[in-house]
Amino acid sequence: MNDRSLSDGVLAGDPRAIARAISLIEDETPAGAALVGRIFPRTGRAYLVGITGPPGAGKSTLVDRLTAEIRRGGLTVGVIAVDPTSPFTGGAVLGDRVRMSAHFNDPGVFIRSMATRGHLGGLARATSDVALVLDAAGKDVVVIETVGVGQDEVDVVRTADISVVVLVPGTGDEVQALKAGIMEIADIFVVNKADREGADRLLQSVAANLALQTFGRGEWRPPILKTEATASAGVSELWASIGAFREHGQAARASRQRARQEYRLRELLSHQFLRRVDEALPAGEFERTVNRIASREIDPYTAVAEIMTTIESRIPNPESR
Ligand SMILES: Nc1nc2c(ncn2[C@@H]2O[C@H](COP(=O)(O)OP(=O)(O)OP(=O)(O)O)[C@@H](O)[C@H]2O)c(=O)[nH]1
Ligand SMILES: [Mg+2]
Repeated sequence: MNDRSLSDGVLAGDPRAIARAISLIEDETPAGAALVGRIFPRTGRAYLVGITGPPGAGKSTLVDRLTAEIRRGGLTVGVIAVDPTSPFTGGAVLGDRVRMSAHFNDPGVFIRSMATRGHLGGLARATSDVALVLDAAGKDVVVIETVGVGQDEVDVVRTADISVVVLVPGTGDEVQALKAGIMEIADIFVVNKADREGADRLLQSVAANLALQTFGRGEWRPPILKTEATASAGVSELWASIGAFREHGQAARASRQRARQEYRLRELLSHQFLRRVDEALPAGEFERTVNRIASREIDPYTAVAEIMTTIESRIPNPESR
């Protein structure tokens, strides 16, 4: 498949072209970057829903049921499940496949698992590029599932149009969520596994937490919903709530999209910059510097100053020519 037919295939929504495009992006190939360039003008239409929460909270099950709900309304769905496990074991990938198997034969749904590790330029960038592919392919809603454990994962969800934070009773989740900084990114809270003991208590404690925050007049106040994903209970309410946020936040969406682009630009720039640094430094220099810092021979600030001096002497400054 040449570059042109690949982007045409993506724009036509061809699943094979979509899969191939995503692989190019995942592998950080120049062809992947070129593809993003070609499809970019045709993006910005899909609604990006980020779903995050602790491991095993029922996110995939919820995404599966939410996908069914969205399909009932006639919209198409792309799902990106960011897999917390090693790309080599593939365990969770299989798990996600099984949990989302109901949509296997539905051409209106495209599901892809992505490995957390191995993205030199950052997980958030790889994920948002994949979201662009699904957007260009005509998916109305793109759902991104990540485990809310690290900054990377939180960043992924932060760049979505809406962030849904899933918690489960009896695991001290709220505390963890607070630590990971995902409380403040929530536009909607979901207490899943509502069939379990302690669901109401968890709901109360999230509510108490929210009560400490002040919301301006007309400002969106994150609702706290209860779901039992395995029984599809509360899922239509969740979709309705996402719709309400979307209605409410048209203005906010524009600023979020802008923030997303700014984030991407900064991320790409630093990625490129680091690459240039790698190219400009003599072989092994970077590692040697790391060792010197590790052995307390120099401090990181001095190291950066040294590296900057080295690369500035190698990359001619146009002003001084
Ligand atoms: N009792 C109960 N179990 C549930 C509910 N939702 C999901 N589960 C179960 O919880 C387990 C984990 O579900 P997943 O959907 O894989 O959770 P996840 O958050 O995607 O997990 P990771 O992606 O591995 O972090 C599965 O065994 C589900 O069947 C629920 O509402 N009630
Ligand atoms: Mg999952």
